[in-house]
Amino acid sequence: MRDAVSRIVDAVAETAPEVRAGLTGRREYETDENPSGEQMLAADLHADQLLEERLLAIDGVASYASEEREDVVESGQGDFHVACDPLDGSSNLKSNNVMGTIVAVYDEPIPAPGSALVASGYVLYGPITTFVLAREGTVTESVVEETDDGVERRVVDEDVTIPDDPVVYGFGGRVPDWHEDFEAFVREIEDELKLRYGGAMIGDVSQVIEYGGIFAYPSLTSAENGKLRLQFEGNPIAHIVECAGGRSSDGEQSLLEVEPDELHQRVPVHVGNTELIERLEAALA
Ligand code: P6P
Repeated sequence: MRDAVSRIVDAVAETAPEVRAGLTGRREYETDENPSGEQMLAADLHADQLLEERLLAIDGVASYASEEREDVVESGQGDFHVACDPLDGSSNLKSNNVMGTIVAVYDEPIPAPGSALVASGYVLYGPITTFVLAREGTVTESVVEETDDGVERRVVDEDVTIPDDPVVYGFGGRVPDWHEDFEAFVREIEDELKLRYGGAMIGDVSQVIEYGGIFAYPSLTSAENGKLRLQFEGNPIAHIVECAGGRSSDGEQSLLEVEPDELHQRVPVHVGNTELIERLEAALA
């Protein structure tokens, strides 16, 4: 039998076509908000329910946490703790743009530091459904397809590596809410790179991994810790980008070193080419 982490990855990949198929007809907002105070689409809840059911059924998964749920769901036994953003960028559904599913597999109870990640991945619902996975220091990309024999995951890149020469950038938050030092850094980057910002972190980070560059949802004057959540977005994306040869930062240190203190804590997220992250940290020092 495949090891537990492989079965977790298999479950997420096998659920992806069902999440994608479920997008149609689930574009309306729910009445409840998620623990971060954000509106949820029916599609968010559908993806969350599928993933919880499939992942907690795996022997070895001790708990499941999601951006859409107040608390961690315990199964009572196992070595691995799975955190998901079931549908990252779901607000893009109404405008029919890309979004993704993020999965983080920790070997410590959640909330956990990124250094406890044993695997991180994202499914990108783009023109093609792909699955990017970081595990044991390497990043692979697979195409996920539903066939007559079930869901097929075909590796198309065995060693995903960020190109040395950066090309694109994407920065979240409103310009008037950026801190002055961050804005000064942006003005430099604007003269060097091309803007690629689509409102779903997974789509924007995918551009950075493919072409080289930097993505950030920074600290804002209106929200000191930015918008993105450490457990469900910051840690897994940092793990993937660092395994692909890049760097991450909360403005001072790798996101993987950030000490967690609560499940839905937010963190400023900056990921991309090492040289750009180092320039950013110098600009914010
Ligand atoms: P804004 C999507 O809601 C998300 O959590 C990330 O995927 C994305 O990077 C960010 O929020 C977009 O936020 O403020 O640009 O709408």
